Amino acid sequence: MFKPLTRELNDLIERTRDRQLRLAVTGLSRAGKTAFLTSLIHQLRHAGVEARLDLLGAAREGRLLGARRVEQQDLGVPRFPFDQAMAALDAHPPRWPEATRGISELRLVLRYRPRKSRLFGSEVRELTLDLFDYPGEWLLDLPLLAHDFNSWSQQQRTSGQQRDEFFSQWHSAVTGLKPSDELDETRLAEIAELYATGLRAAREAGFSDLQPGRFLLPGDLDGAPVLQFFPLLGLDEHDPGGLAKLPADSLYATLKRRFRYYQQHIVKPFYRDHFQRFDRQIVLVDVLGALNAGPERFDDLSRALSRLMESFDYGQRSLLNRLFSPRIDRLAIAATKADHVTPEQHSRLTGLLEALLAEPIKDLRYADVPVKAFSLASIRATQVREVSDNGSTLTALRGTTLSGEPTLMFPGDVPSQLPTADFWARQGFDFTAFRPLPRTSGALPHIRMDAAIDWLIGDKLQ
Ligand SMILES: Nc1nc2c(ncn2[C@@H]2O[C@H](COP(=O)(O)OP(=O)(O)OP(=O)(O)O)[C@@H](O)[C@H]2O)c(=O)[nH]1
Ligand SMILES: [Mg+2]
Repeated sequence: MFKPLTRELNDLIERTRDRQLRLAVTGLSRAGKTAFLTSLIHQLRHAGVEARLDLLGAAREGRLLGARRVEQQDLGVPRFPFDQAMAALDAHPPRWPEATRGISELRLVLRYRPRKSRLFGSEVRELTLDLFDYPGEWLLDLPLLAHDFNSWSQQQRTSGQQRDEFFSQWHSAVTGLKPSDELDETRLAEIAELYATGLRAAREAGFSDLQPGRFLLPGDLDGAPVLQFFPLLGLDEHDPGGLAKLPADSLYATLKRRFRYYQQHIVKPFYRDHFQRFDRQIVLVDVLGALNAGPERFDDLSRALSRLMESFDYGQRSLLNRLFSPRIDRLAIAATKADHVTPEQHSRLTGLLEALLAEPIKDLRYADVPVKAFSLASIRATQVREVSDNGSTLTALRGTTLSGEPTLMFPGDVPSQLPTADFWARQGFDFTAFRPLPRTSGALPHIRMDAAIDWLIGDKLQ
């Protein structure tokens, strides 16, 4: 007797038939993930009518018929808050969707006509699209798997004076502690909280290269001992053999145990249960926000991105390849919020993103992972206006600030290469955040979402 096919087996068959695709969106906090995924879903659902998808071949050719939301496959993963995001955009006055934490998922079924139909144009096919949103901070933890507690502690000696400031309280709490000390749980939790507070304050101030990632976005783990550890300074001055012999309740042994637990039970499962199963990925970067925040934060973003991109480096000797066998076959990187600058600046913005990620892009190309850079606005919040000034015409942006002031502004020039000291001294960058535009009918206004969607799924709609 035949056994009914299990859901997993069904999924596998659909996948090999090119009928299913798992697309993940990531980026550091506030990069624009929720806005991107909300817009992507909205654009696809409007694909049949009132679409704004000219750069997506299947839509331009009238072959994309629409998209329907269906129940997601993994019932243990929170649902992507699409309705909440739309409700915020539809409010009076419109608001941006709330910040999110952790991973979420949504499944769409797209209906399209294949380009070359065997049935004289009447054939309709379906593509099941699983969409995921997860914090890029989680990827910052991959390199942590290559360390033991000692080497990690050594590496975490924070770099940069400005950054050190945020850890001064933690620093005074740990100065004078010895690996052999016995600390009670409460004291350990307090010191760990000082460390997490330092990380959070550094992030608030615009720093990105921060570890462990879950300390910033603890989700359900808030308050759990696995998130109560921190690096120990000066371990290299101790004899490793001596450290290894310290009793289980010593400070050193306790922190080491928690670090290891974090590696095994938090970092690894994310890669094994989620990351490894994504087919395609887009990494969003708030390049303009980092330009706005000044040179030290910009450099820090660059470091964090290189670290984050290590998760996509499948070179034979990469850590990821040794631990798991990832299989993302296409990657997009995008500078978000491009509506903060005038259209002629967009190619410079893409150039700057490519410059920022030059090393990882090179590695990815070498490893034969197709990668493409974009600048886009998921939900365009400004309008372009021509303004004449003393006989010449200037391009300006019109929008409404978050506090409700209508503004007309001439944003600064975006450097197309990594900004030099001269750029920072001369000009820097200064821009205002805008409120979303009041909603009209049809799909959400955007800039080049269609180009990104085309790159990410277009080949599956042929
Ligand atoms: N002007 C403009 N602003 C945007 C756009 N996308 C995002 N933003 C701004 O960036 C903020 C963060 O966007 P989100 O989509 O919430 O970013 P996120 O990466 O999901 O953030 P977390 O959930 O906190 O990690 C929004 O509240 C907006 O202020 C865009 O296309 N245009
Ligand atoms: Mg979000």
